[in-house]
Amino acid sequence: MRGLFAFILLLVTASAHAADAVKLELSADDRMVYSKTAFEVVSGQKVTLIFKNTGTKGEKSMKHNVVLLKPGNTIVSFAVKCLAAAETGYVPVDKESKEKMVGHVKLLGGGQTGTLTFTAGEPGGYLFFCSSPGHFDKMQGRITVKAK
Ligand SMILES: [Cu+2]
Repeated sequence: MRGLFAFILLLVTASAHAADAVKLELSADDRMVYSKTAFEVVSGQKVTLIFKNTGTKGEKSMKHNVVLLKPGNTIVSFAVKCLAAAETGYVPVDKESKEKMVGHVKLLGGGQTGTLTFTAGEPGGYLFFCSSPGHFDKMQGRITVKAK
């Protein structure tokens, strides 16, 4: 009997966690804009950001990515660092820069999809942008993490 109870408890816990997970869908094409610029999630939630480059010109499509910053960081200053990191897809790989990011979706060509999975941290505003040269000005948004 006790075993059965433990098993049911396990099932309930597992389904509660599944409900906690959220998928955010974002896309961009050759117009150089994101399809959405604002998202809301809850602190502690498991988040999967699915980013698709819907450009239809194949190899000639503009390349885009998503760089997600931790609260307290500004896009302009970080974008400058990204510009200097062409060889790593315009995402800096030094320790200091890594600590300022939640993560990123790599640079994608037309028709490609990438994901970034993370657990929503402290409540606050998490800015994201495309670090492809000249794009951040037009391609930026915010994920707001709300308290539980
Ligand atoms: Cu872009």
